[in-house]
Amino acid sequence: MINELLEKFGIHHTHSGVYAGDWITRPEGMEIESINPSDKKPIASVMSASRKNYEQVVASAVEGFEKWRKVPAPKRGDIIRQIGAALRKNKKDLGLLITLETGKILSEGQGEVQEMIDMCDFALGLSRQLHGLTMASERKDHRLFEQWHPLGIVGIISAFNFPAAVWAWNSILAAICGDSSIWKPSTHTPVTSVAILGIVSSIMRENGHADVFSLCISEMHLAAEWIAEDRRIPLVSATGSCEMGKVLGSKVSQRLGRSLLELGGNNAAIISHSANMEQALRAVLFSAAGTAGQRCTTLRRLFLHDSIEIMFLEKLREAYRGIKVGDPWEEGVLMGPLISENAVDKMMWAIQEAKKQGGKVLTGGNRILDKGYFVEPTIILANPEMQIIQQETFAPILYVMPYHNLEDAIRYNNGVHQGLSSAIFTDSLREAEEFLSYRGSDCGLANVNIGTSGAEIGGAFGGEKDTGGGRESGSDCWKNYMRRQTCTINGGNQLQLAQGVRFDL
Ligand code: UN1
Repeated sequence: MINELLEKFGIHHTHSGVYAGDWITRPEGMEIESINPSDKKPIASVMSASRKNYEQVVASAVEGFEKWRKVPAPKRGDIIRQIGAALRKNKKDLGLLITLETGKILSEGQGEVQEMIDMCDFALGLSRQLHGLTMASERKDHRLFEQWHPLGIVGIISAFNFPAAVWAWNSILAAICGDSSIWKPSTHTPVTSVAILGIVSSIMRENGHADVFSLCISEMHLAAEWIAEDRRIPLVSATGSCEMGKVLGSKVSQRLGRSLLELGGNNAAIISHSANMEQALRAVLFSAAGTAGQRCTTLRRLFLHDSIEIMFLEKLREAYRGIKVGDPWEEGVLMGPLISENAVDKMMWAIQEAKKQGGKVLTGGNRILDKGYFVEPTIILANPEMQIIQQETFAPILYVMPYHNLEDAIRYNNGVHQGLSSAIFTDSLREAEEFLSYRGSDCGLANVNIGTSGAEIGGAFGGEKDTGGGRESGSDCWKNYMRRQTCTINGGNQLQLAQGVRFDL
């Protein structure tokens, strides 16, 4: 299965992991092996970039930008449309490759490709809507308006858990805005990025713009550091942990560059006594155990109204027992492996810590000694004072806590440093409105009767506080990838100064 897939995407063993208008045939960095987390066997390896190779990538991206920004936006849209069509054709196979490399189940692997396709469709529409405002000038015969110009090279640093979609949020918007981009993917998912670059670059080559999207796989965080410190890159978009974001964000701001950060989440859901319990149960199940708890939007803290706590927990535990853990490409499996041994160790550590702090494991709690990095989806009865619930552990651990007043539940929801996603399940309009009011959730995403994960691309995605404040994908996020210019034109013969200032000879 793996060899056929690699062949299909033209990936040979020790393929180049550096694309600068074309594949650099022999990148001079270390070899990086991609491991299938379901069986710990290598999928393939790629050659990573040296500093010299990085310079080649930047040179190509500079050239790419110079040419690409001259292409009218609707024409750029047409090329992005072709990329969307190519992704549609490859959805099944690319989805399978993502499943193999990340361990997410088939429908989620394909869902990720769908998210890329959605971005292409969205960007095509946007290509005729990159418009600015016209303002009323205070001066006679003056016109005041703003326009948006392409920004330059966008650096994209992405995480293993969404190795395709998050790149598309950024690179496709950047491209529609007339920017070129340099992608530094996670070292856990190099093969997916090589396959994507292969698909995208063949379309770009046919259209005479092979140097708009580039790839720079590097060992560790090397290329992320190079990008963060590089003044030629006006915008750096990064997805990952809060720790990573703090280091990277401060490097970018040292040079007064812009960063777009999508960092850790520690998302909560509140289940009111008036909720539709069946609906809430299904949503909790997907948000907490889906993707093996490895989404930044994963549900990690669950607040149950004390009148339904026992009943809901019983149903939830029963549902957890029905979650089939196994090879993610198999029909019926709902949870694949974690990404690495390290991820399993961190999960086991968090469970021990939770127990020490007074938590009680209700379901799961163990690694599954098998051929891959499998674990049991875990429910822990906790209390809001436990330190461990402040942390994002990238694993399927759900901390459950009772509440009595909605006010308390909202306080608990907001009582962590992260501020990405949140949800309430209720049939009470008053409760829903309270949750969405300024007194309610302090997160970038606030949902009613829908889980914390699985957002559509049409809205702006991102969060507050330690989540980093960035917004990506839909709505008006394209503005991040352009530079705004405010223009004042004097159509009259007089020179008038604003604010009534006089400066006459
Ligand atoms: C992430 O985990 O970094 O809302 C992104 C979601 C997905 C994106 C997750 N559409 O869960």
